[in-house]
Amino acid sequence: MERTLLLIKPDGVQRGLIGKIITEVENADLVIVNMRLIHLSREDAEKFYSVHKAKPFFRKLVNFVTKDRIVAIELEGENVIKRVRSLIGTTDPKKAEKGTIREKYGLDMTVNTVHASDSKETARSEIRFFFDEED
Ligand code: FUP
Repeated sequence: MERTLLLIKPDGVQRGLIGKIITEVENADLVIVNMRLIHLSREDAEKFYSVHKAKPFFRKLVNFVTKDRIVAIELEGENVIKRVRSLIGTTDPKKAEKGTIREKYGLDMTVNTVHASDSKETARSEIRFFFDEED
């Protein structure tokens, strides 16, 4: 069994998409093992996105993700990292596969509604970041 982290970003919370996104998660037979609604501080957002520190979009990304509350959801299931990445679609909503969350709700490369861990290593550290857990 694998675990991953899914975030509903501020645009998803502000537009009332929490329920719709959780329904998609449940319809995909993914198990929610932990969930939190939080408003990230600048410092925490910079830490969470630290791998992107040198990127030109870093400041914009931190501004966006701290503008309102987010929902952090820890999910469990077989092959869940890949399955959740497929459910959310690629980073750019304009290029995201039909039927994915980003294709349906994302607005641009920054305002793209959700985040999901992309590997076992990032899943472990991102889950620990939000839930202070080992796995
Ligand atoms: P993803 O793993 O699909 O979220 O995408 P990336 O790791 O490529 O990007 C990480 C974050 O940076 C995403 F939240 C989107 C954001 N980003 C921008 O804001 N602008 C860009 O040009 C590229 C990525």
